Amino acid sequence: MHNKGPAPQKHDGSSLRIGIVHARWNDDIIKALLDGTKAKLRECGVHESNIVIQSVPGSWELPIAVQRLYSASQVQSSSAGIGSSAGDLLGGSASDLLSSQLPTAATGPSTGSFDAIIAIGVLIKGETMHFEYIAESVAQGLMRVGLDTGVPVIFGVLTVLNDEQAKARAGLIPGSHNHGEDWGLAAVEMGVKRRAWA
Ligand code: DLZ
Repeated sequence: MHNKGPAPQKHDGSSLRIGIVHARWNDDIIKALLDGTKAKLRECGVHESNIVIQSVPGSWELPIAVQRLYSASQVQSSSAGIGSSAGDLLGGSASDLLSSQLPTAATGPSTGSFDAIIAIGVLIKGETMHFEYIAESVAQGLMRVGLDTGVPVIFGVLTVLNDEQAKARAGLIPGSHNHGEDWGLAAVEMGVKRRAWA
């Protein structure tokens, strides 16, 4: 069968710092996507302490959160450690996250600017009358943040008709593919290439 995904490239993510912002609507599907994303980042060599994860209520909030996360990390890296820690750039706490997403106190949170940020959300048409508005605005907002800041923003927002389609894209149906893995790969590739293009 014709492979619809990108021809794979393998890049070394061991020096990269990656941010992830995820929505909390449809959290069982989000969790699977997040797991797939993190697994692929680690497989590409990204260190656990260089993966910073924050959450927002819904997909609508993703663009502003990605923008603030990136801007705060810029301030942080230019003031050499002065300011908030990586874990609270959005004023969040570990408790509102889905899994072990923040670096532990033992190693301390990593600091510095992000090489790429992945925005993860699940918009299900059946659950919202204004699905189209949200999907369109979030897509445009995330693109704008990427172009305005110059940081690659990976579009990890599923826009699907129903729960079944969402599960099939999160690897939750036997034999299905977890799209989070693609987003992890894309973040590493774009992070590495962005440095080369700087
Ligand atoms: C309101 C809403 C609805 C109906 N459906 C979804 C959804 O399927 N996926 C999602 O991520 N968020 C949804 N939201 C919440 C909005 O994204 C947003 O959080 C609220 O409107 C508050 O601004």
